[in-house]
Amino acid sequence: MTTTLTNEYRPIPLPDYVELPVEEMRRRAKVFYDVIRKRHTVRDFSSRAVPRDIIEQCLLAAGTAPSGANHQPWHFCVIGDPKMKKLIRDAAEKEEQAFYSGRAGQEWLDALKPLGTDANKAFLETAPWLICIFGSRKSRSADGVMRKNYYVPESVSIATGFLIAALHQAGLATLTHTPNPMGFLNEICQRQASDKAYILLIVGYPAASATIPRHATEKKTLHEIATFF
Ligand code: IYR
Repeated sequence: MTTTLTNEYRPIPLPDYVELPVEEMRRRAKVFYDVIRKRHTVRDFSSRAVPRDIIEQCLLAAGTAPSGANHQPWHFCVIGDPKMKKLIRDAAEKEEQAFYSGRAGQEWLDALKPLGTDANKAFLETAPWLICIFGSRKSRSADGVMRKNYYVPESVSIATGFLIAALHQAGLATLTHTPNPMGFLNEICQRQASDKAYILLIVGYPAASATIPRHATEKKTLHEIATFF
C-alpha cells in the first residue's frame, strides 16, 4: 500500500484517465445501465459456497470509493463462520420481532407490505457470507494518529454502492439488510463504540426458487428522478 505520512499537498498528474469518443461514451453508459438494471435484491439465498477471493476482490473495489478527506472511514466485517451467523440471526430476529409486532408503527408496516418481509431472517444463516459494514466516527491515520472522520454516512454509503455493484458484476446476489437497531453487531464483530453498523449485506447465490416482489421492479422514470436546468 502506498501511504502518505506527511500532510503536505503533493499534486501528481492525473493517472489512468482515458478519454473516449462520444459514441463510445454513449455505448458504455448504456452497457452499464443494462448490467446494473439486472440487479435485484434477493431474500432467498442458496447455501452454495462462494470463494473468499471473489469477496476480497469486490471489497477492494469498494475501498476505492471517494470519502471525506480520503479518510476511508469504513470497515467491512466479513462473516462466513456459522456460529457467528447464528448469533447474528438470533439477535436480528429478536429486534425484528419487536419491529414487526408494533415498534415500526402502522405507516411503516403498510409501506413494507408490498415487499412481503417479516421477522424471519433465515438468510442470515443460509447465505455463505454476511458483510457487516461499519462507519468509524474516528480512526487511525497511516502514521497511527487517532483523528476525526468526516461525512461518514455519505462515504460509507458510496462504498456500499460500489460493493453492491461489484458483487452484482461478479454474478452474486445481495440483500441490503438493516435490522433495527443494529448495536448488537458491535459486540459480535468486536468493533469499538465509535463504530456504527450501517448495513448488513447478505451475499451469495440466489436459491433456485428465489422470488422478488413485483413492487421491487417498479423504478421511477428519468423525469421523476432528475431535473435538468
Ligand atoms: N429491517 C426490517 C424492516 C425493513 C425495513 C425497510 I425501510 C425495508 O426496505 C425492508 C425491511 C427487515 O429487514 O425486515
